[in-house]
Amino acid sequence: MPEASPASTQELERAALDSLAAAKSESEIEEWRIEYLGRRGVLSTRLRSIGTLPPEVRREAGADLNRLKNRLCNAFDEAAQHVSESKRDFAPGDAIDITLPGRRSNLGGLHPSEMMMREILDVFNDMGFQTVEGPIVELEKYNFDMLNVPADHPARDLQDTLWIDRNSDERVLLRTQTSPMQIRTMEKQKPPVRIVSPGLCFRHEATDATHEWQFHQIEGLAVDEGVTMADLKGTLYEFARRIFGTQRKIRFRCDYFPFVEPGVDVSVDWDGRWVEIMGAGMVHPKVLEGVGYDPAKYTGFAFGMGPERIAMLRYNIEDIRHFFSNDLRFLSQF
Ligand code: YSA
Repeated sequence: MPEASPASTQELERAALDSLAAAKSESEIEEWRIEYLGRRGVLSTRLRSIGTLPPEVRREAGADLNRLKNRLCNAFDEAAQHVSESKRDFAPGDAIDITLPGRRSNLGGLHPSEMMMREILDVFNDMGFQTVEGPIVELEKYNFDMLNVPADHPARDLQDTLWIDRNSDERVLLRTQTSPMQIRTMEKQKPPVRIVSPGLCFRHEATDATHEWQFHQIEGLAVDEGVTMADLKGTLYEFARRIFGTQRKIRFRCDYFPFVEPGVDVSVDWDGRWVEIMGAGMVHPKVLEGVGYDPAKYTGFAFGMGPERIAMLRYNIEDIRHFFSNDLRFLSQF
């Protein structure tokens, strides 16, 4: 009987399927595939030998072998899928020992900057300041011009930043301070105003232990009739008492910011060294005029503080660069 006759094809099929049924693992199934369906496997060899058959049976024998090949390919796919699915099922040896202690899942926590900001905002919220947030990508007019810092003002040199669009009419930058939120708030509402505004700021800085090129600020603004420097000092003393306790020394010193008159900087004692944590002052009449407030009727105070510097004093962190270095050894301490 010729090798590729229907009878021998049936025998071959039976033998192949029996052998496939005996293959239990992925590697055994792969061995089976190579043996029967591989380039040098049983079926390819038989197909190649068809040329040796008498011409009148070649066509039928070839078609017969190709049909068998298709059936074996399908059987292989099914077997391979079955093995991979059964791998996912638990074998008896995989049973879970419910007496073992559970694995603790790692819960995320708040970033120390965020923790500090929330604590500071709570203090001001308790004193009646409302929290508002504004854009990090800001218009030049809000970040500088309307804060009495025109294009040629030397104060701009201290706050260079990344510019998003320098060429359009409304130039756009990454804000260097949260003070633009003073203007945005006053443009929208009439006095009395009492807001705090937290958020990221960016500056072209030579970084060191107390300077980063990216940091947070919290802006504060209070405008009403009869607001004085005494209100500014009283508010900031209360803030310092709540955040640092009554024993920590704080210092007010004259400072210059174009958008206040007079201006101060506030520093906190850190083991005999003064660390500046904020700038503040009485809102400049030009700024009030610019947003349509009458400076003869209304006065106000404003401040801008750095929560990273405050967290450094609070938790004794020696270098501000830890905050944004994403080192878990630092972050997981909070
Ligand atoms: C002044 C008067 C006002 O009426 C209102 C706000 C201000 C503050 C002003 N906008 C300002 O930005 N002043 S500042 O340049 O001295 O920064 C204020 C605080 O932000 C600093 O005291 C410091 O705590 C933080 N800061 C500034 N540059 C920083 C920084 N923190 C980390 N890295 C930097 N590069």
